[in-house]
Amino acid sequence: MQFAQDNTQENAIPRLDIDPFSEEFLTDPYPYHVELRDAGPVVWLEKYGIWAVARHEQVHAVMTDWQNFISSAGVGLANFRTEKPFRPPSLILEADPPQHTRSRAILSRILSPKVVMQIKADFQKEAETLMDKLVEQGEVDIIKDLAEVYPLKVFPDALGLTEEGRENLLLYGNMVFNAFGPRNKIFQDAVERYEPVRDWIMTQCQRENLRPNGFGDQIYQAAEGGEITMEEAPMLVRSFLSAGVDTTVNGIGNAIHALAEYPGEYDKLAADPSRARAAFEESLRYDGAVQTFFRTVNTDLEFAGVQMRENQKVLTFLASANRDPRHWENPEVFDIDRKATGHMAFGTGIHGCVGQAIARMEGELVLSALAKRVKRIEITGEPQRRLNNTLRSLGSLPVRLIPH
Ligand code: OVV
Repeated sequence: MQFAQDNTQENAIPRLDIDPFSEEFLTDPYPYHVELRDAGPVVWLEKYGIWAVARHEQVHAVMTDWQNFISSAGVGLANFRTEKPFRPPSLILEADPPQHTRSRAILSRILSPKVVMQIKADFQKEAETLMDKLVEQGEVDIIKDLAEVYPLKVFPDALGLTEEGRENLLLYGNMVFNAFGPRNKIFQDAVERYEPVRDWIMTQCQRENLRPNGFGDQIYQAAEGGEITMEEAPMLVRSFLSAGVDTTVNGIGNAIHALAEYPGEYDKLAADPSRARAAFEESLRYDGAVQTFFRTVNTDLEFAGVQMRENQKVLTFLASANRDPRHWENPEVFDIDRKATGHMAFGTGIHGCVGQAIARMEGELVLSALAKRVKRIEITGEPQRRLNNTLRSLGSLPVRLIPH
């Protein structure tokens, strides 16, 4: 690490050569997070010419200051003020108030905790049925047979999507989350795999393809009520398709991976399945699906002793905030008894995950269905990583499920 003395800066700014989108970093980001956090409250990443924050305090501060750290210029590396967005910007993710406020009001009503309570029985039935089948099977791939199957069933059902072609959602989500990073090989491969399903995705956003009164149709109802325009409705449905599946697939995959690697923690859960919600929450802190998001500096400002300039990009390491020893006790230890609240896995502030109630419910229902049936999880083969510029993702986790 170098410390460059800038005349205009009182403190030396740590300048690092780390590439957070390299294969080495994405394969195991956690040792790099230590380096980033220890270097200072804000660091400069030479390779991309961006700021980065990796400590809990600064990640929280950036996420809660939406006026200075805006989203409308994109929440990836690309700056929409100077570069053409990869796809038409999301009306909620890549927006600031007042546009964001309108979109957010609709989605948070559709995904409210009350609605989530009402669909819980359906989501639970699916979790229990699937788990019966997997325990019967004994030897399963947690990713391909469970983590990818469950969210791909329950969430599109709630949206009101057709059965046909749902696996296309995985290719789309994979591409969207890769697109927040640089145009590296990981991104290029994801785009190539997604091209064939591009039209299918946009077609599913049309009202005639959404079951009446499902989440998707409810967006069109909001447009009828004048909250947004009819042209905006399919774009908000697109947000469900972008953010609603890959996130929970990897959240569930990472949770079970952590439990399989910490048999003592799994024992606690198996002894008391009512701890499923706490176990899932801790897995979000320990190894969250969404590792990073960017913001853009809206106007020249000083932050943590550093002079930032309008239009500069700031990379926030959510998953690093979640293991910051300045905030957590023994952060490297996965402990389902810990109070994990305050983690940044869902972000925070006005852009904090609008689907978090449904995501938590999916995680809880899967872990509780597992704990009720399975005494022990044995990893039977090397887990395979699927590298993604934003998501912490496994492609395969072969296990043997030993019943009670
Ligand atoms: C949170 C999130 C991730 C990816 C896409 C979107 C949102 C969207 O709104 O399209």
